[in-house]
Amino acid sequence: MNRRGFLKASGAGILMAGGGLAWAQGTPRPLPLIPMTDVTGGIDARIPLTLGPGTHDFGTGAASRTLGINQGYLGPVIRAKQGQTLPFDVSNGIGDVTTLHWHGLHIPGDVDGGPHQEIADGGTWSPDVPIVQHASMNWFHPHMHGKTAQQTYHGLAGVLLIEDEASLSADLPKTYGVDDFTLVLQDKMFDESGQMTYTLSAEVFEDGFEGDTLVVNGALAPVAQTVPTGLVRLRILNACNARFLDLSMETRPITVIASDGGFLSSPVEAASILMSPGERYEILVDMSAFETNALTVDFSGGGGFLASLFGGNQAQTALTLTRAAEKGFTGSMPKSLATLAPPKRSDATVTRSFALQMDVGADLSALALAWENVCGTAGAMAINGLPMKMDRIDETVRKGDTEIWRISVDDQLHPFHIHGCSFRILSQSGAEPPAYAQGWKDMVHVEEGWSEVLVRFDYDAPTEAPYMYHCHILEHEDCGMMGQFTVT
Ligand SMILES: [Cu+2]
Repeated sequence: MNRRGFLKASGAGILMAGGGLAWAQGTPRPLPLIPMTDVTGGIDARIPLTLGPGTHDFGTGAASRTLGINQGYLGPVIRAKQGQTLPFDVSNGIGDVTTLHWHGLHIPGDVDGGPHQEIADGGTWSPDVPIVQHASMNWFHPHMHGKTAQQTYHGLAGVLLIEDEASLSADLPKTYGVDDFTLVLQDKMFDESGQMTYTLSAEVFEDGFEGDTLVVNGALAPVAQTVPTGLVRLRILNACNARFLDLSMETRPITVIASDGGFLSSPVEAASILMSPGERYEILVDMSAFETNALTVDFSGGGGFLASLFGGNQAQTALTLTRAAEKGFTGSMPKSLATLAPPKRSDATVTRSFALQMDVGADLSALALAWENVCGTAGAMAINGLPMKMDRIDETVRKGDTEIWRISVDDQLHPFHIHGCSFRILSQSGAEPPAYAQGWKDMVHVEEGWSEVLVRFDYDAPTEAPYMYHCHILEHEDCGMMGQFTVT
């Protein structure tokens, strides 16, 4: 039995005794519509993003102490267009140092918002962020080394939708809050009084922090929305710290139109989609065919242990859709979405290997602590034998080169993320990736065998502003499962 297996088995009794969801599924609440900042029509002033403390009632009846961006919990949905430069003023009032990383954007290292672009408490960071890439769903969250997990969990996360000429003129639903919805999915833990909690232990570091309660846009699931007849578009972000989510529709299958970095070549039907923390997928639901429908989230997705404990069924309803009489989007399911050639292995001139390690031993754990990795009482984690170190560059990449990155793990399922790019998945845990993951991605799942991605880096990331690659289980990232690379 491996280390994780042993820890899990010894904890099983406690889990069994306390089994069941603390905040069980009840009557649906209205789906909260996240406020949108839409600058596609033009930008005439800097865009303020103010990070600060707040309070928020998730629906438990109690006000939880949270963090938010321009509001008490979570941040806005920003909608921008390819070709624009976004002049952000990111003001930090959270009472601690932080950073704000634009996850998914193809931008140079000095505006990436990684751990080197610290914003002191009370300070403001004013990057001009160029939007060069195609239509895609991206997001932003803190990336302060050692503090990413707790700051993101408490609510510092927002969505950045990029449109382009093709997406703006595409025959797709695009009326926000009517037939086009953004869903931020998270798992939370609450105490008996209904306050959100976040507590860490060695075992929590092993898995990353997993809550027992699903929330959607900051509201306890299930949430409900009435929609017009026709196609409805759901843009979905897994903003959990650590939990993989298995998504399906009540009226199977689920129809996927876009992944992290943009549209698929054509809609893909799948029985379910497994979303890691940090991943985004867009789906279409045909509400002309059904009077009601529901998006279901299975918490046992990617796990295995909880699945075996609870019979593999931890399915919860995230969102129920009810059809109204009026017509909405009148188009039909698109046949094709984007031009997307298959990735060519032979384009690569460099191959790099990355071994993600959960268990590095006591000596390296002491070093990891000195390098400001945060592991609580757990041992440090590493990539290629080394925990994260802020003043060490692990890889140097030549700008414009196409590379194959091969990622492996010593234990468990991890979501691997690379900054400053989108890539294509060549293989995932030794197998062909599911069809819905064969488009543009910046996240890849790694379990057994290798996962391989084909990637090209086109923007500068110098020594003083390198890019990160890391596990997107945020507690693993804080604990050293991260490295740095330059592009020059
Ligand atoms: Cu990990």
